[in-house]
Amino acid sequence: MSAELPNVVFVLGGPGAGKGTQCAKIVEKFQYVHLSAGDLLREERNTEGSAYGELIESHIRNGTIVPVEITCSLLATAMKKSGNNKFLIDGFPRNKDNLDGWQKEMGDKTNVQFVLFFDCSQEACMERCLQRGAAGSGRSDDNEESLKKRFQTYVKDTMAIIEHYDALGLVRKIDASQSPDQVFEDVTKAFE
Ligand code: UP5
Ligand code: MG
Repeated sequence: MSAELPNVVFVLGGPGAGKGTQCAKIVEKFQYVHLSAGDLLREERNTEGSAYGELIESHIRNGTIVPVEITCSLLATAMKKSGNNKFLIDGFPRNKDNLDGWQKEMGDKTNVQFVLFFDCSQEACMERCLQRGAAGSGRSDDNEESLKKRFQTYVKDTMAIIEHYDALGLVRKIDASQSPDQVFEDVTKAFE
C-alpha cells in the first residue's frame, strides 16, 4: 500500500443494482473518475475496425464475461488518459479470470481502497432494467432473456469475487433497494 499509487474503489452489484447511478453522484461529491467496464466495452464494440466488436456483443447479449485481457487493457488505458489518481471501477472484476488478470497487470500499480457492494433483489434489479429497456435504453441486454443470463452469471461468478474481498475486510455493503437519494446517503457514509 503506497500513498503514491492510484486509489481504486471497485463498484459491484447485480445488473441494475444502481452502480452507474450512484457512481455519477460519487463523482460529483468526492471527485473520483468513474470508469464503467461495461461502458468501455460498449464503446469498444461500437468502434469501427475494432477486432473485438463481435466478441464483445456476443458476451453482452449472453450476459457472459469478456476475457480480462480486453477489459483490463481498456481500463488501464482510460486510467492513464484521465491523469487522475482516484477511480471508481464500476462492474469489474466480475469473475476469477477478471480478478487474476487485474492482479497480474494492475495489482502492484494500484491500491484497492475498498469494494462498494450494492445489494438488491433480483426482482427489483430486473424490473429496473426492463423499465429502462422499455424506455428506449438501446442496450441489447435490457430484455428478459439476457437479464436472466446476466443474473445467472452474477450469482455464479461475481458473488465469489465479492466474497473474496469480504474475507479481506474490504467490502462496504449498501442496501440498494431504497430510493437513489437514500442509497446515496449510505454511500456517503461509506466514503467518509
Ligand atoms: N435505478 C438506479 N437506481 C435506482 C433506485 N435506487 N431505485 C429505482 N431505480 C433505480 O440503474 C439501472 C436502472 O435502474 C436505471 O434505469 C436507473 O435509473 C434505475 P444503473 O445505475 O444503470 O444500474 P447498474 O448497476 O449500473 O446497471 P447495469 O445494467 O449497468 O449493470 P450491469 O452490471 O448488468 O451492466 P454492465 O454495463 O456493468 O455490464 C454489461 C455487460 O458487459 C455484462 O453483462 C458483461 O457481458 C459485460 N461486461 C464484461 O464482460 N466485463 C466487465 O468487466 C463488465 C461488463
Ligand atoms: Mg452500469
